[in-house]
Amino acid sequence: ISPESDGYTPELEKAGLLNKTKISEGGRKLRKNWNPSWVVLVGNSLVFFKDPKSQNASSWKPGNSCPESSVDLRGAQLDWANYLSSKKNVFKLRTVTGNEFLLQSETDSLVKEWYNTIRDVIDRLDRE
Ligand code: I3S
Repeated sequence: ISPESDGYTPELEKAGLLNKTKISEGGRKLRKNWNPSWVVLVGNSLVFFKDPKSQNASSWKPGNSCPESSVDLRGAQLDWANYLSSKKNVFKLRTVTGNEFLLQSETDSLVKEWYNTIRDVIDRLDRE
């Protein structure tokens, strides 16, 4: 079956639970509201799902459940941002449209993995 006739499904890079808060929308500062989020890195996008308890590694597939929001990683900026929070292991993702998110986990290794994986996708898109 060709990818076209099968309905192309992009490659799943990573999925898991992170704490998330949006801190700006289109460059305008927002009040923090930390919540656990099921985060899926698929193709060029980071996709956020509510209700992490009902999620699993297949939840992102078309038709399986509705994302809360998603972020295009093309042209995005990624930085460690512990200075922006009292929490540990915080990084900031800024999209080309000026939306900024903080992502965090208490588990050091998990946050490093997420940071590096998102970094790799952004770098790959920068080279295209
Ligand atoms: O950087 P801030 O504004 O001190 O962040 C904290 C507050 O947003 C707080 O909410 P209220 O000001 O609405 O009570 C949040 O509950 C905290 O989690 C925020 O700080 P951290 O340091 O957890 O990112």
